[in-house]
Amino acid sequence: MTTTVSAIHVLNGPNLNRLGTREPQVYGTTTLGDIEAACRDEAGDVAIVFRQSNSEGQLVDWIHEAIDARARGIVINPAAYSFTSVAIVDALKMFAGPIVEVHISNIHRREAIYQRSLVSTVATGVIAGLGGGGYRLAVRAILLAAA
Ligand code: CA2
Repeated sequence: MTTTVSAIHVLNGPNLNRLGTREPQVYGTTTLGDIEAACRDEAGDVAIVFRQSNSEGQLVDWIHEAIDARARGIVINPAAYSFTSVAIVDALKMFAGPIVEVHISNIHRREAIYQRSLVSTVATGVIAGLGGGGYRLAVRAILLAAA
């Protein structure tokens, strides 16, 4: 009998498609493509659904998709929506598996507007300040949580 292992969904919020093109002192030079490759490498045989949108509603729809697909876990960098989106928080609350929130920069060392993530109130864990490498750690954490 073969058992299907559900995918890890990696969701990225606004402006992250431009990663690597500006503010290298804050966000480094890694592109979102590099991060996707690192997630797939870390996950091995486990499938990765990797997505980015600049739209809040699209991110909510993708969280619903992860719920319906019984995803193994969600890794989410909601970017600016971390601090504003009750809709994303409400959607994540419906997901029963592990949720790891990732920020490339250490949001706690930054300006006040970047320090209170609403998403952190529903995340299983939060990784911030470890650059693009934080995504790899988040994928690992989900693999360990489900093992
Ligand atoms: O550090 C992170 O990963 C953030 O989620 C990135 C968000 C910011 O609003 C959060 O406070 C922290 C912003 C992403 C900006 O995207 C960039 C696009 C091009 C170059 C650099 C960053």
